[in-house]
Amino acid sequence: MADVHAALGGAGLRNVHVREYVRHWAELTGAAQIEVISASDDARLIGEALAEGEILPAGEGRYYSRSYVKDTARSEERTVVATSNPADKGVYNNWRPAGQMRPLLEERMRGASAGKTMYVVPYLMAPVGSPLERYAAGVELTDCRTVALHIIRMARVGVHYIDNLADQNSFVRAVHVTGDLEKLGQGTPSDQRYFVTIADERTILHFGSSYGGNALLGKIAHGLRQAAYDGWASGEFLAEQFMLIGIADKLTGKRYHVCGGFPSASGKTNLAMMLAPDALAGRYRVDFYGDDIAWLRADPDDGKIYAINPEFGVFGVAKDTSEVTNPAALASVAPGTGTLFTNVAYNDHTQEVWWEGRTPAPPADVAGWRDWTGTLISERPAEDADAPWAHPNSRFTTALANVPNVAPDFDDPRGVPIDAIIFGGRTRDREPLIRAITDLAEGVYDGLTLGAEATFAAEGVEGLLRYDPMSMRPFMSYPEGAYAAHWLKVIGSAASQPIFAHVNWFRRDPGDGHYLWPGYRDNLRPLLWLLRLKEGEVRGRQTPVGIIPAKDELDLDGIAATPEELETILSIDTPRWKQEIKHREQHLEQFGGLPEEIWQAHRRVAAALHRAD
Ligand code: SPV
Ligand code: MN
Repeated sequence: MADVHAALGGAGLRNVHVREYVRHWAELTGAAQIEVISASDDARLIGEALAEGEILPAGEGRYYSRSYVKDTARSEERTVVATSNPADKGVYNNWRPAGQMRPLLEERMRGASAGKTMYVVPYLMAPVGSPLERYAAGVELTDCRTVALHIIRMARVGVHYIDNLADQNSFVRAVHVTGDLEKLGQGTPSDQRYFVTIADERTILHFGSSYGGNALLGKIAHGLRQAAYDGWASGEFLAEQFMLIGIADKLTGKRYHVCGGFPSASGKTNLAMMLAPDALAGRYRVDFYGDDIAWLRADPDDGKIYAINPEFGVFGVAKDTSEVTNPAALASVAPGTGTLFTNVAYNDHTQEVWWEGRTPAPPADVAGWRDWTGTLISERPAEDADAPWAHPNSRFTTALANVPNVAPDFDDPRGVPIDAIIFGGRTRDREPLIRAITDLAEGVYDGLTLGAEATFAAEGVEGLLRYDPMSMRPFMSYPEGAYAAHWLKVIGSAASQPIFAHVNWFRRDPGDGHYLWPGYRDNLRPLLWLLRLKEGEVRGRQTPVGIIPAKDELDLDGIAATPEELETILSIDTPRWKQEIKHREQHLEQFGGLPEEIWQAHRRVAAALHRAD
């Protein structure tokens, strides 16, 4: 049995509530040792992990690990939000009673860390001094060293974050126990895993994985589910799966900030790290703040909405990251950055890494290359010859400060004032490049009806959306009706409100299916139009579903699109929209207690479409 008090005392950890919490879980999980971690322990932990073979060197100051083959992603089915109030049950939060889940998780975790070290990782999900700091402190207990290494990159980590709390008991208790990964029945009817946020007790209990958001509890469990619940319960803020960027106009000296949500595989990280296109780079600079999470609050001093990225790093999807799609991401994982790669392909001889889309073709000389499962490419059975070398959810983990265009003030505790909130789906035929929405309820309505095209072509429902409200479907922690009302309240309390917009980089030619918009860096152009619209410098063209740019209002210098292509991406397809409105109605009807303002917004859009015949 570990000597908890000696370990915590030795690390200078004095907070008595933390000490009691660690003692409880050390005893329950049966951990053999306790070790308190600060960011300054990184080099030592890296050395130990290399010595144990848990990570492999991947060039200078970079590392590589493989996860267990059945432990490669989040599991939405095994993720639960629990509270003591049945009224907290929503459509997406997979609510269960806290009184049922806590004993269940305690049973799973009892003795499950026997013989292992329990790393005590005090962290802060906010810049130091943020007005939201009291919602940001947490202590993760993990029995996995590579998880501790990831947390050091993804959050601010150190004893002082937890010893200096104004309310010593106000920290999230985040317990991660890996379990015996080979015996958990992942994806079978007897799946043993559970990923539970007991939101009204500010306690996170995750059992049965050491991958990504299943194990880095500050990220989506605290940064999204717990924080969204806290933001609602306190009435103070919103926690959203949003990217956050700055756009600086070097001519006028003005700085703008845009945040927004995109369902997975809709290019959120590429947008977050976008650089200005060459033709516009003389005038504009894009600053990176965050690729995955934003917390938003109204500031009583100037009446604006402010956003922070609570994270300290990027846990980015490797697949398709290249010089073309995201040069800033590649620079952020360059030698010397301390990057951890997970489940990409790895070369034993050269210590290089590779993933699908990194280069147009995989390395021609396969000597030394192993796929993400560890199998030598040269020895893969014939039937696996076409299998990807990297897992589609393989990742790179690197600190925000490594991103070359990180904003100079990314660490500012106040956050940055938000000019625009955007939602981006992936739709082939209905959504224009951008449509601006100036009404708050219509903006929230647009976020609630966000979706990505499902690939149901075979069933004859091509174009049907899988709705992902505000891109929060997997992270929703309280009922959707209350969520919409909270959005209206927080943004509505700002004297100076952001403009909303819906963007779509994925419109296709109805004939041959090619993409009509170049995307990537050129996505800055519609965002500049949106900011000009907000400033009253352009007027756009009103449609039933928002304001879209007049052709001469978009700065298209250096763009190769034909007039016909532009015509298509700057138009809306009224018959398709009428069809979509019916689906939206069914989608919204699921949610109890949706504010009347949202229904009115829906009816206004439907009526405007009706009049558009
Ligand atoms: C996501 O899946 O949206 C992520 C990665 O941001 S994870 O933290 O694993 O959820
Ligand atoms: Mn995410």
